[in-house]
Amino acid sequence: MSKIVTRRRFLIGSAAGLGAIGLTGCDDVTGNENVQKVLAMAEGLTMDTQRLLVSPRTLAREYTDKDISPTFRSNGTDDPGTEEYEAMVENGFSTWKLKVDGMVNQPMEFSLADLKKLPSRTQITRHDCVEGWSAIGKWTGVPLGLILQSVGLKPAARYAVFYCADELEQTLDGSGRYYESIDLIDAFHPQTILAYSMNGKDLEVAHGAPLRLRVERHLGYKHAKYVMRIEIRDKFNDIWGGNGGFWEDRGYEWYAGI
Ligand SMILES: Nc1nc2c(c(=O)[nH]1)N[C@H]1C(S)=C(S)[C@@H](COP(=O)(O)O)O[C@H]1N2
Ligand SMILES: [Mo]
Repeated sequence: MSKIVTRRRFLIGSAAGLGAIGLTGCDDVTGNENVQKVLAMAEGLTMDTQRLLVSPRTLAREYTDKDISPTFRSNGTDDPGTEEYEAMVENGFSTWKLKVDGMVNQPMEFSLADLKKLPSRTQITRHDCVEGWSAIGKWTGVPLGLILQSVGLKPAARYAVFYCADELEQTLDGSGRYYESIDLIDAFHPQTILAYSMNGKDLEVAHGAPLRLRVERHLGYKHAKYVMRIEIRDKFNDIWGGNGGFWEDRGYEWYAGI
């Protein structure tokens, strides 16, 4: 157990290191001898990190096409139903943009077309909801790590917070809006993707169109649907209920590992 904790600690450090690489975008910085050394070191670290990450112990099980569930129910919000969202559905999400900001060097926006042009990963995995049902689905999307590397993380970055388009509980102050958060270990995990496709088709509204998080070693509620914005932060105790997510603010565990 302590070995796992040590690895987790190590990965926190190296994931932050990965982000720090993003700082060295310009020539006058990379020309510096010390910076070159750090980069060379970071390269080794990245490789070691990947070795740890691809060890079978840390990957969620992947299935084959024949295992895909004939029906995959929708849970929680099945349609955000706001005027703004309906307008985007009508234009095929051509006006939708994913915002990535917070503790990053270069805040960026990605259209759906932009995301589809990036390298993708496809994985067939089992989704487990705490309400007692599971289903196997095939997901295609952009590895979140790739997005984070392209915006470049500030050294203080620790968490990725996902803001969604739906309000699951109607409130006056907006605290019923769905949100989630994960740490950088999970953010850089090879099976953590921003999925735009399910079972070979564009993601349906019921399953989080146009983009949802797949964070495969976690329970269903961590897999934020209708993602509009990703904010990189050093803490999340100052957002809404302070527990890092809609369901977490209502008593569920933040670390919903399976
Ligand atoms: N934005 C948003 N994301 C969400 C939810 C939600 O209500 N809103 N429900 C969560 C829960 S509890 C589960 S089990 C899964 C359900 O995903 P599905 O509708 O594709 O089955 O989405 C999760 N992500
Ligand atoms: Mo769930």
